[in-house]
Amino acid sequence: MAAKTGILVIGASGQIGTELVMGLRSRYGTENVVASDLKTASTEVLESGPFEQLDVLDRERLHQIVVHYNIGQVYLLAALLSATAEQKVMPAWNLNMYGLFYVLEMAKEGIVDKIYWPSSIAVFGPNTPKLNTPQSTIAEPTTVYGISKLAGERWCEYYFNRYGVDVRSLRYPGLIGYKSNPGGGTTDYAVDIFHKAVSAQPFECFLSENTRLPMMYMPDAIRATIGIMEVESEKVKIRSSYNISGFDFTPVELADEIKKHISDFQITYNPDFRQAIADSWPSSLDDSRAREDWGWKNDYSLEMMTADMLSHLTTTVS
Ligand code: NAD
Ligand code: AKB
Repeated sequence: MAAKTGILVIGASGQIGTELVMGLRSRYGTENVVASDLKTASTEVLESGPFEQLDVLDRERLHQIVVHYNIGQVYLLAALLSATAEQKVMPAWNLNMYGLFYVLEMAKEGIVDKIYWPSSIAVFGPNTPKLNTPQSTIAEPTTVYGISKLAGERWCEYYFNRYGVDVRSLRYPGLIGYKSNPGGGTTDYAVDIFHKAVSAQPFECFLSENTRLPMMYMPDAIRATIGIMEVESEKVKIRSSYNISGFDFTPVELADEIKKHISDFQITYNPDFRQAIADSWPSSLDDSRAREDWGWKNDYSLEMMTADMLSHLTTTVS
């Protein structure tokens, strides 16, 4: 049988998908990477290769697309994120769990070969050690999003152990990028702040000034994602999900870093319901297992990310 060369990205119009599709296309060829989402994609994604409208919960259509494009690898990004999920509890649970089941089942049946599914720092909860949170520790999430991610991790490991499904996963921290906007998360402030700063507008932060969270610059996240998918199977020793880390900061530290470039930038703080979510998450992560097992290493620091974000967004605004 011919090798399955197609790659399907589900949830390709979101914050990560927009950049991941372009990263995969430049590596594997534009025609081999099929973008799919409920909603339309960025012009860059639409013009550079195939796009299919897909509701991942429509199992029949998912199957048709996989067969039509000879898909071997699936990147499943479709999910409702932490803040939105608290407003839409059952839809979030259904999407975050059944989307994963449908893809895991296709791999179990040998229809696809390999799956990438992202987890999150949201698997941790208020009883987790906050600083340098270990790979394996107390995980008692208090959000529907975190509960769905923790359950997803357990199912990924189960499908690997029981059926040999080659599924790989990273626990992303908050992701920051300039190419696409975030969609309903608690870490979104760290992207929104840059858009206000380059437009010379004050920023009202929905988290308090000293809320420290782990974060990562998007180029590092895309490199980690493609990296764990390309590494030899034997090196992927954790089949639930790997901690990966970039840097960590508080809103006031990020604002101070931005002020090094835009001295009159102003920030105020008005915490809302997302504060409780952020307070339940780690402040920093220990990602030594990812470093040891498959050679993960971040490139970007807070300083480098801030300078890069501002230079790209300033070009866009001016
Ligand atoms: P996003 O909200 O920006 O994008 C999700 C995409 O999924 C959207 O384009 C949406 O239209 C699509 N979608 C929603 N329902 C769908 C359905 N039924 N069928 C098909 N597509 C559907 O999210 P993101 O930030 O790109 O996150 C992608 C994944 O990474 C998620 O699983 C998320 O939990 C995880 N993650 C993200 C971050 C982050 O900081 N962005 C951090 C940790 C984990
Ligand atoms: C969110 O804030 O919900 C996401 C995440 C850390 O999973 N960015």
